Amino acid sequence: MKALKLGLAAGVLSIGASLAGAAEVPKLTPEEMKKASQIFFDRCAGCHGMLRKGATGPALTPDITRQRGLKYLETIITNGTPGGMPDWGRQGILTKDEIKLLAKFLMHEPPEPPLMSLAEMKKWWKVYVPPEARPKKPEHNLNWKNFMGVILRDVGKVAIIDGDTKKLVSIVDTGFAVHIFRSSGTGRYFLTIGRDGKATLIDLWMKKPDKVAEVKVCYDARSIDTSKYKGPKGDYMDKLAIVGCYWPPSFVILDGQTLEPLKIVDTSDYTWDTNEYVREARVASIVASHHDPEWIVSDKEPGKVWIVNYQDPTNLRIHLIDAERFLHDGGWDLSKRYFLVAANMRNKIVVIDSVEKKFVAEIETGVKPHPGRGANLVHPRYGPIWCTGHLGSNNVACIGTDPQNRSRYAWKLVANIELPGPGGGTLFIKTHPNSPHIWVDRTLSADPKLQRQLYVIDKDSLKVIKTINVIEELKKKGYRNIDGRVVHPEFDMHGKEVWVSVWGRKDKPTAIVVFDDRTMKIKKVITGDWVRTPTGIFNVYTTTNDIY
Ligand code: DHE
Repeated sequence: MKALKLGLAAGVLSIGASLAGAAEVPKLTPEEMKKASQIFFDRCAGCHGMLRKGATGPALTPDITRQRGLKYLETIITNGTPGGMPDWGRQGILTKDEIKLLAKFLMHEPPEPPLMSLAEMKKWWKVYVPPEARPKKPEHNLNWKNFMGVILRDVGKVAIIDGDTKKLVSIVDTGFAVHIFRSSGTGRYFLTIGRDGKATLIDLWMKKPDKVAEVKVCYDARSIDTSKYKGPKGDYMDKLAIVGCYWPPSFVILDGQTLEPLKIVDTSDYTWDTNEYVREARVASIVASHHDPEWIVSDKEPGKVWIVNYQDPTNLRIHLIDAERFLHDGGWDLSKRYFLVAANMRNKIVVIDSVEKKFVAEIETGVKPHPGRGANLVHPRYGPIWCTGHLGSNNVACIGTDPQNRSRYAWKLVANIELPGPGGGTLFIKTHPNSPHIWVDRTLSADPKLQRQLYVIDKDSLKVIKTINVIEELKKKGYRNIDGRVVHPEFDMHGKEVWVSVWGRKDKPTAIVVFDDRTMKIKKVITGDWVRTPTGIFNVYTTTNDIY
């Protein structure tokens, strides 16, 4: 059993009810309440929770917010904090009036959002092309395994770009703010999930890849995956999909060919350590096991990992593992046996053994680890290691992951690589087995200069060997009007190129920049009117095979 370290329920909650009502609660009309709820949902709920009990961001329940007062709340919303809270006012994303409204809203009890039944999901469910009418083989001559899916976040679309030619193949209407792409077991389908809980299935074999099915299974979601276990006859490939929801707190199992919703599982649960009930127990990262017909599902607030066996959805087998609170993003180690997931508000990485289905270790790595899926490599001294960046500290930390052959280093911090400049801000880190490098972004740094930088780490020396200011490099190439934060490095299938997004404002096109991994120089700038708010980039081959 995992050793219990009893502490405060959620830190900030300890401020307690005795402070409730310290300030007068400003009145809101029903229209204002509706507008404020929408702003909160769009901008704040991801970190603070719909019920505002806190997770990546602190709790904002009325006992706390009334004590803080309107002016304090307005200042924080305007200027952000060094801990990662965005400066919504300074960035011009929220107006002064919206900030005032939001501050008032925070002093009210949070309204409980609605639930969603299977019947309601089915009203949203559409199959545009039924499986029997889909191509039996690719209808184009393109190397679809090297396609890149790019999220065009604020225009509600995704782009499919041919990694070989760098040409735009298709733009697919996916709806509100897609969060991530994942690939089906065979790689033929790209699946997307929007923040609004809408999932889309895109067939890459069509002459012009397009969505063949879509469904909305919740109001707030971040994760999606598919059944990747080959089994003796490849029985499970492309058969099922799973969506992880923030609200209602649940995961939903879908048919992998049509996205028909099949089963909802509520994830509200008790915290692993203090055994307190959490209604808003949100599903964070999900990975698909290659060893068994299972998904590994992170239940954020309770701090538990659910191993969900999808062999027989009627008699669903779920195995619960105590991990650590506020689980967020994570990925496989090199052997794809161990799942390493960030408990970001505990500054830890938790290791789960997907074969023996148990907790293995937790390692303190830095302030708010944020690995994305992390970066795996074989180091000459430490053997296989997995690395993560941090939201709150300027280090990339690497952990030994081979308990069989390098037990001295297994589940220990073997390297702490310092990034230049102060603070954290790293969102994503990526490598490829064919590359000598790890690429790191700094998207959420408080410093606009660092937000535009990329760092290249040498895999052998585990040192930063190059800092690239992407916007400056673009200027040198004559692209003077392209500006924005740089986010989500992604390798092509061969491990020779690194693609990154320049994440600007919706009203101006930016670019997707392709670097030559070896020379670390710009190889191609993909731009055009359609390149609006690009965020995550996903290669079909590496996403299908969990290569990172
Ligand atoms: Fe993400 C991964 C949640 C903000 C882009 N993000 C994830 C995962 C979770 C998550 C749980 C892991 C999914 C998985 O592997 O199954 N993200 C959240 C939040 O709760 C948070 C912090 C706040 C929010 O309001 O949503 C948040 N994320 C962002 C962004 O602001 C980003 C940069 C742009 C956007 O779309 O809003 C963003 N998140 C991404 C991307 C990944 C991701 C691109 C996948 C990384 C990968 O390589 O797999």
